[in-house]
Amino acid sequence: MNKKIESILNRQIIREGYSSHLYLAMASWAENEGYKGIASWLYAQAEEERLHMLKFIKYINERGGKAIIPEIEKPPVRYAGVLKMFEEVLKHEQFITGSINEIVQTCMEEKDFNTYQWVQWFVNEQLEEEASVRTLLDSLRLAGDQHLYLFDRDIMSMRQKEKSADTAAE
Ligand code: OFO
Repeated sequence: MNKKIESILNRQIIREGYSSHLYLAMASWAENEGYKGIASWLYAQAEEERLHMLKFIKYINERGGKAIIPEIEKPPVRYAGVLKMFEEVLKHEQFITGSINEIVQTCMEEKDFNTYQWVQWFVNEQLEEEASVRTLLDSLRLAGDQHLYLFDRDIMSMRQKEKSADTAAE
């Protein structure tokens, strides 16, 4: 496997691993604050990010490279409220989008068209994730502090609907 590609994909393992840890830390904070719906959305998100990390690990190894399982930085323990926390989620997803775009760029420079094609799944995934966090932020701003419990209830039923759609698709 091309060394530059191997190295940038290994960097992404670290970033997907951190995404998973970050959302776990946020989920745990939200659970302790009594926001069950928000916590369940974040726990599910953390699981998805772990699966993204696994996709990178397996791809590197299958292509003859060596995936490195990294140490993962500790995310913050406390968050300054639900709105601020979701703003952090969006900021983090934008950072990940930039990181995926750098992989695309490296693939083009190194003429690795297989990896270029493989990583398109993440390009689309980032589009969807950013859009769904923006939608959540809009509803949060509409709900305001007094109606956070409604947001918490809605995000819980949103999660359950997604779950039953996934089960129906399996
Ligand atoms: Fe934010 O989803 Fe991973 O890449």
